[in-house]
Amino acid sequence: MRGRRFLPCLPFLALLLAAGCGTKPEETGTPAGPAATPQPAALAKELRVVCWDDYLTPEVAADFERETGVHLKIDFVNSNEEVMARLEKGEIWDVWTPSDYAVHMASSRGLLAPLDHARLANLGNVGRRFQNAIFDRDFKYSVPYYWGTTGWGYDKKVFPEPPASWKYVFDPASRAALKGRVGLLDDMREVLGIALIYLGVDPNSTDPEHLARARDLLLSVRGGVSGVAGFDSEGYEDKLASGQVVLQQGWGGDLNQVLAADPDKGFVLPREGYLMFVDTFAVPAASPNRETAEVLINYLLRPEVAAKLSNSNLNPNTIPDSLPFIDPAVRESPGFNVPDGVPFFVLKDLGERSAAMEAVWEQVRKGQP
Ligand code: N2P
Repeated sequence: MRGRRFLPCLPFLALLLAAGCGTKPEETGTPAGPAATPQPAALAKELRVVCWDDYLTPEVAADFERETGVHLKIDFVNSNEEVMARLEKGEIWDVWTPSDYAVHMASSRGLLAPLDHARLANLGNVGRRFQNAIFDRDFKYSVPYYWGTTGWGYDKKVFPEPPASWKYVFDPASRAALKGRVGLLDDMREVLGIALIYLGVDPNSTDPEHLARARDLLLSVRGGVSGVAGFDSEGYEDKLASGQVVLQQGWGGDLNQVLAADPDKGFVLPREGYLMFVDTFAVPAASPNRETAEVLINYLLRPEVAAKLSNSNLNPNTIPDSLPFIDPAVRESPGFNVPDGVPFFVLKDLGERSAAMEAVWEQVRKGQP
């Protein structure tokens, strides 16, 4: 779903916006950046960006172009694995938004360029709790920018009480009434992740027995009158919005957009546990425009720019100083808030163990072992 827009913030905020915002190392505890970002001698005319849906908006791209003269050519690709495979085949992008575990994978495969912090004066705007992430200590290759959760988007007319369990897809009796109107993401880590969580094990497990059980569980929900409607990471929000599905696995920001347009839709994080992610901005190693890419990332780290994006795409960001500029209705939306008492898991780079999970995922997508 693209184009959902919230009203901009209150007028008095314009004054604050005009004041501008820079690093606050004394508050965030990160090393101080230089007073002003050194600009590359000549900026590239265009940056090729690949990002998750809506992570950059036409408005922010136009603002950036107005200020710097740099045009952003944006491709939306909703899969870490797909971008990584395309980078490995030699496709060139200047900026990418890999998720946590994918930063570690891509940097270990030499697919990311080390960042020049001297060009990222606004790095100190990243909130304390997003610093020193296990996937990339010290922001060597990536700047955490959005975070979020994966849960169920649902139709409140079908579920008067939130369906706070993954059993609505994995338990035959619980899913029977849905008659196939349940959708899952087309995403190996997310889908095998919830199967593993439902089985009571870590979603990063590649124990052959765990993977075989997760595969069999997923094969059992494929097709048929009470199976899943399909795997989809591209247009799944529209399927929930239109009623084609009544229960849909999805990312909080995307589902926030559905909820904002229709009060009969809800979002819930299942009690067995859910995945929490951090998505970043990074520069692919093959980019010929690294310095200009860093100018873009530094621009995005301004609190008012981060707020403009979050107000539009409804994804929570990592910049605490952006919060005063974010519409209160957006700040209160389910995707921005996580419940106490529900466990969450974080995906990790599986390294060489990834092949075992990929083999199982292929079987699940084919519909046979
Ligand atoms: C897409 C949000 C995707 C987040 N709008 C996946 N990490």
